[in-house]
Amino acid sequence: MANKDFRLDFPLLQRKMNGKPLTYLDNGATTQKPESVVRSICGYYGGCNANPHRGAYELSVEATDVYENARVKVQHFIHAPKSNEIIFTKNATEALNLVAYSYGLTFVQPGDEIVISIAEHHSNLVPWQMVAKAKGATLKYIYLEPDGNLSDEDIETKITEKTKIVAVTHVSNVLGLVNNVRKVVDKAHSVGAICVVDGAQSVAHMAVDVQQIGCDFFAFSGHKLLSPMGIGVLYGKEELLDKMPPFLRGGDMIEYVTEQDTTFAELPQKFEAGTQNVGGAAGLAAAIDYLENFTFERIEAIEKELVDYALPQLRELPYIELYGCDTTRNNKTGIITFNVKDVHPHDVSTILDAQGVAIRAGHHCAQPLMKYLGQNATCRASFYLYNTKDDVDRWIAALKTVRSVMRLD
Ligand code: C6P
Repeated sequence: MANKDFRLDFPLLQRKMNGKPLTYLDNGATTQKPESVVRSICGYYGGCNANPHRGAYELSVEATDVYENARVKVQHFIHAPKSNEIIFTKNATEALNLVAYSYGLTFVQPGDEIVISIAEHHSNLVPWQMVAKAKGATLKYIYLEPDGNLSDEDIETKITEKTKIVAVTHVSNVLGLVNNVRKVVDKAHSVGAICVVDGAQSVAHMAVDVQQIGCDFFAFSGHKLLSPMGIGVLYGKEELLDKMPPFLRGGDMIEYVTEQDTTFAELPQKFEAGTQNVGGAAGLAAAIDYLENFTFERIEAIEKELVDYALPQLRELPYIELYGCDTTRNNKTGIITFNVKDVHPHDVSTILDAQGVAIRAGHHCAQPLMKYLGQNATCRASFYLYNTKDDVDRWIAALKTVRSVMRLD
């Protein structure tokens, strides 16, 4: 696989870090951006920047076209039936909050239940705590099988006639396992609940078809998908979005405003208050072009090759503890979460950084999952399409120095 050449598309990967080649293994946090994405942002600001939807002049029309064409590109990318079902947000967090504040606070009633999994990122957990508390509802959890996959029994028993909302992650940012979200969606629908899928860790790594998944809402961030920070997406079924109140209120989301009252614009404008991130949308569209040209088959093959290369080497090191790496379901993505025995993850990360290796260390914004795993924190290496076996070699070589740097060996 000649993925080494693709590194040349990514200006930042040419950098040295602490005098060493940069080994960037924090793609779960954010991905690097290809030249074409950087160019598209500069092209927008240098070529046709204006406030979209507002100006009756050519430049504003061009900016509107950039923004709306990006919406159609996202629609096709995730196979949404209609472009007005694509709402641009700041990131996945804002998209999930939109559903919680707008759908949750409106339709959840006292005594109802909201079901999420213990593997949720705080962005798909804290908003549901808020809804449950505000509405007198109960928040219930789907726990995990010993291999880290969602418990089939919990999916069957926790989602009941009382459930109004089920919210699950497509891929956990800690365990890196693809959840069978179709199964969760079917169960939710069988009891009349809606299902929200957090796609922040899936959409850059596998082909996503929201109609095949069948979910009612699907949220993701552009920046984990080769795009700039500050642009995210909420897909929602039109019939649900139509009956939801606006999340934020202000410019560009109204139909008519009087002194005391307002009627709202049609979708998607109803949910896009204020001046939008057109440069971000341009970058997201360019990123989707890059990915579609690259293909998800190749991305999945690269990540699998790297995981299969790294795991046996890690298993040989008696002081390495692995999390989410025992699945036999062929559903592992390029995320490897681990600890070095007796060394705090922050120390591991700092020692690796000195050797040019960037990983994430901490609770990964998933504290209930950390507690469930019996850990305060872990280390995480996460791969993407530009990573190579050389990156894995440098990471593991650096890992082997950790305990001696800490004077444990
Ligand atoms: N996870 C990570 O290093 P934002 O911050 O809105 O772009 O994405 C939030 C989010 C939601 N769901 C999942 C599953 C995620 O992994 C994230 C972001 C980063 O794992 C930053 S904590």
